Amino acid sequence: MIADGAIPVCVGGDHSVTLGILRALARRHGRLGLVHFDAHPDTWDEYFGSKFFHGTPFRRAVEEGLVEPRRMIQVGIRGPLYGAEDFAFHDQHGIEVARIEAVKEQGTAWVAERFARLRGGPVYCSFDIDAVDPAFAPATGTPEVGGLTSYEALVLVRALTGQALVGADVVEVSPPYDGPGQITSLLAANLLFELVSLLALQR
Ligand SMILES: [Mn+2]
Repeated sequence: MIADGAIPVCVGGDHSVTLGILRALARRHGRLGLVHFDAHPDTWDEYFGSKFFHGTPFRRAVEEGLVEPRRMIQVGIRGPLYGAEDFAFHDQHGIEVARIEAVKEQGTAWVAERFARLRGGPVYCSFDIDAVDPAFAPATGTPEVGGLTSYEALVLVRALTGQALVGADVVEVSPPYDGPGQITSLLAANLLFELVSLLALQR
């Protein structure tokens, strides 16, 4: 499908789905730039002995050469660290992290400037709904308080205008956990609308 020019827009579900998408896209386009919205870096090496689960896809993607670390940025990272080495992988590979503190203190326009590092090739956008505060998006498996507002999320996705997007996903939405009005699904649907609109501009 991707070989025929299809542009994947995927919905999840567990964040581990992104690795397969990146493999398929890298086969067609070569190494990808990556903008990754998430509360968590998802760059663990393994979890209970497993190399493949929703906390490891971006380490695998860098190791497999699917993503160009110098054209990778993670946005919204927060919450407790599990060890002193949690960001050693980032430092080693030159991956940029826009932690939530910086996003809130410097503002969305500052984050948009950081997106300049994505330029120079094809870009994939992976949006874990837990990047957004659970006040706006409670229906997810590992919620972290103190996140993006729904408006900040929209502004930051729109800030990808002009990037050479080749695919996108919105993941980690779990509708059974949702609150009144299905607010998480509502936000996820709107983020997908924004991403599909950006991808349509590429045609
Ligand atoms: Mn994630």
